[in-house]
Amino acid sequence: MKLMYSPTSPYVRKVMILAIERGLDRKIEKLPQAASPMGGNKVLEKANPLGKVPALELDNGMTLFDSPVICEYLDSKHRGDKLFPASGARRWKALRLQAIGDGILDAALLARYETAMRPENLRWTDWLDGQKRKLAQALDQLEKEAKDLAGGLTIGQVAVACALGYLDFRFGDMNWRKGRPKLAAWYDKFSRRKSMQATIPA
Ligand SMILES: N[C@@H](CCC(=O)N[C@@H](CS)C(=O)NCC(=O)O)C(=O)O
Repeated sequence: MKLMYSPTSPYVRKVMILAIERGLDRKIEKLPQAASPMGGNKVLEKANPLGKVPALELDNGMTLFDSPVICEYLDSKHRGDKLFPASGARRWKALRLQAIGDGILDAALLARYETAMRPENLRWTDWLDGQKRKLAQALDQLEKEAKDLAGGLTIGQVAVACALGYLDFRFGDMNWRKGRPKLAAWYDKFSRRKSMQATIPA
């Protein structure tokens, strides 16, 4: 399998954490790709018409995207405990957590593109404030639901950890730990996992 990736992408990090946790990383060849909202990377757009990483090319030539789909595919390819619980409350909790983690990333990326990419004269403060408010609300919700982060490894925990790691990486001055002691304690423990350590963005 070939993974189109960027070393700083938190969505790619989700995929690699799952792969490392379940011993699939050796089967993945990583191909670096530049991904931008403006598009223009023909190789990447051939694999994923949306021009985003991660995209996973399977040995039969089919390409999978986005990160939830790739993660669920990889989870079907090992015999260990599944990160996507098959059914019941555990499944919905895991998927809900994944949605919050991915949603934090979506808002964080929109905020970052607004400041790091958009020309200064075209920036829109209300937009930036709106994305930051969504981030804060989602983090507050996670603090309230911190007990749902306990238990065996699921894709929900992986997604939330990647979101928090991305905030440390790109939004250090936001200090997301402040006022969220349960979430911070959970993350500090979770981030000691080998898979987390091996995927810290450069
Ligand atoms: N929902 C997608 C999001 C992927 C995504 O936005 N990746 C970023 C890099 S971190 C990207 O490729 N951005 C280029 C763009 O927005 O067109 C997923 O979960 O894989």
